[in-house]
Amino acid sequence: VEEFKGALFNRSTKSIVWGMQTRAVQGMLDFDFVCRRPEPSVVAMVYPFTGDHKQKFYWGHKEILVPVYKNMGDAFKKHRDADVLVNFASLRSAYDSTMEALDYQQVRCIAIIAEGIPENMTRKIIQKANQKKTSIIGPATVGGIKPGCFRIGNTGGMMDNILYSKLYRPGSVAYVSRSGGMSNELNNIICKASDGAFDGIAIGGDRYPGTTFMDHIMRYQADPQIKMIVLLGEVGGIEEYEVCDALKDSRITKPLVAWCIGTCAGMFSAEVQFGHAGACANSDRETATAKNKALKQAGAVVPNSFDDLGEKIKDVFEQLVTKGVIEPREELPPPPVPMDYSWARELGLIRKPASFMTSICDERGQELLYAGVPISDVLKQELGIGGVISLLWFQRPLPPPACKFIEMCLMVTADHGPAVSGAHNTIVCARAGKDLVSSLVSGLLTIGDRFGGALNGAAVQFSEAYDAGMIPMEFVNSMRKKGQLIMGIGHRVKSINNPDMRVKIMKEFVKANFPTTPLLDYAMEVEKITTSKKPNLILNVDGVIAVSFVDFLRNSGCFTREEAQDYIDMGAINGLFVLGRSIGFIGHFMDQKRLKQGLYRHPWDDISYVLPEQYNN
Ligand code: Q5B
Repeated sequence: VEEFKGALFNRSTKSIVWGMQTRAVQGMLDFDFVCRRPEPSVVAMVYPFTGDHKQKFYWGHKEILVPVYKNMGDAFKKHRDADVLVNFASLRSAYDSTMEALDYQQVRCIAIIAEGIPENMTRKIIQKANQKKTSIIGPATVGGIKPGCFRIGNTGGMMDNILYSKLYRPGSVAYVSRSGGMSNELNNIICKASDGAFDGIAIGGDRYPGTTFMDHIMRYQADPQIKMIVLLGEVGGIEEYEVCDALKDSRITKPLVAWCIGTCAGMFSAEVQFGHAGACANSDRETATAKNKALKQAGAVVPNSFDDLGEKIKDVFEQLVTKGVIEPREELPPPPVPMDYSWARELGLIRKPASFMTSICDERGQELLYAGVPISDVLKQELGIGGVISLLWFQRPLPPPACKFIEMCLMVTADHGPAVSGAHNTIVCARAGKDLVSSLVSGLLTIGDRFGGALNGAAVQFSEAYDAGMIPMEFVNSMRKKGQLIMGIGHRVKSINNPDMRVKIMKEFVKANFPTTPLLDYAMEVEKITTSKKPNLILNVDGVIAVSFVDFLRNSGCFTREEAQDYIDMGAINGLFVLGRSIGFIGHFMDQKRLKQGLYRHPWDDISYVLPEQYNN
């Protein structure tokens, strides 16, 4: 069939999309593919907020690259065959981008999706578009669709909808509506009642649409492939009366099925403003009921209600088939379009084993969840850091004394001066010009059996000895026999003569708040033996935290015995020191930067050089 010259779109229409609307572009390309178009309808995108680059899309199974331009001028210069602009610019930039596009001679049609463009600006756009003989679809619209040819943005909905409404091939019915949402409903109604849509435009809900019902109806009237027309008007405005005039003076001769929605407005005592800016009757003439009556009188086929619209379309369509105006065509199945993985999964069509499992935090919903507790509740209930740790480390809210204990652990381990291994490393690293993370990590990496990382070893050693029924003396002797240090015992500077206040504070809290403390009691008995040998072999900060925590895990009723053992076996208890001391290391990093300390070099007189003999000569 020869192409109608006045058609807005055809099977080789090329467009440029303004805005980084990758989903809409993919939707357009999928539509092209299912229509068996030879080439994609989107040749480029314009996005002023990034530099020129390329975006990856699917064309069926294949991946293709679509260029993205910072400047619209470059896009139109490089793609001379693009005569449509699908403008997804926001209401703030839609005016400027449309006015600019109207300067390019090649542009024949611009679809403006944005809602809320000020009416005076829309009118300036319309004025310029009329001068340039460019068709504007919108603003405030989803756009339009020409089955088998071209789709503006998201018109027609998702692929299952396109297939269901057979929008991959042309029918004989063209429609025009104001509403984009209702245009989708029309696709469905028309498909069920006839051989499908040939063309469909949603002119948009604003008071001043870029093109009008009449513009499109007259185009449909002139296109020989269109056999009947559907008009879906709505309450507000008087344009439907122009359609009545055109019916009466035979400018429209093709059968026209029409309905104006909003007849329910009469049920309200006051005038109603419906969703669209233009959907409000300012006089009796503008009501949907009055316009439906006028359309009927003018010769349009008007149903009794929207529910009967499909019936009327079907009647008219069948009459046209009977008269031979419409010849039933053979139905060709569309090519299969691969479904996006995420959508197929949502529909439950495919499954794939997840590479990751997680059970502590879920950020996917409206609100972040810590072990199922919404973050707003975490704050409302003032769970504090102890509560957050109980949720994220132990997957459950722990009782207040446990949360307090955790917070105290963090506080007492937060720092112990610049001389300890970890702080020293952090300081040296910061002074070597490194960043916060590197300096912090360099400090953290010193945490181990000798420094700060003895908690877990202490938990294991003390609990094994206690569970084995060893009396403290047996335990100390067995460790000495094995030549092993007791983790959690001993300190470089603290001793019974110079007690560690941190240990005292923790002991007192645990004794006062934990239901029972068998392992702490056991460790204190061990301490009595070790300090009798050497005064610095005290139960140190690592040790007191470790045994107290085992007492909590085992005796609080919050964990099963197996769970308690799992945390000891996985080395979880060291986490308390690591987290607490990170606070101090970060402080040391900031301190060094604040003090503008230069590169550290260790003094020679503090290094004993003990090289092998032959090299010393
Ligand atoms: N002896 C802590 O040692 C230290 C013994 C022991 C049996 C022991 C040492 C040790 C176990 C690991 C531990 C955490 C290295 C410490 C921490 C955080 C910190 C740090 C801060 C902060 C200290 C002298 C004699 C020797 C040894 C014997 C020593 N410890 N026997 N069990 N546990 N403890 N680490 O003073 O006969 O003379 O050969 O490894 O719990 O890191 O502030 O500095 O907040 O930052 O260097 O508090 O105790 O003693 O190794 O020269 O040993 O005592 O066998 O006996 P020292 P050493 P002998 S808290």
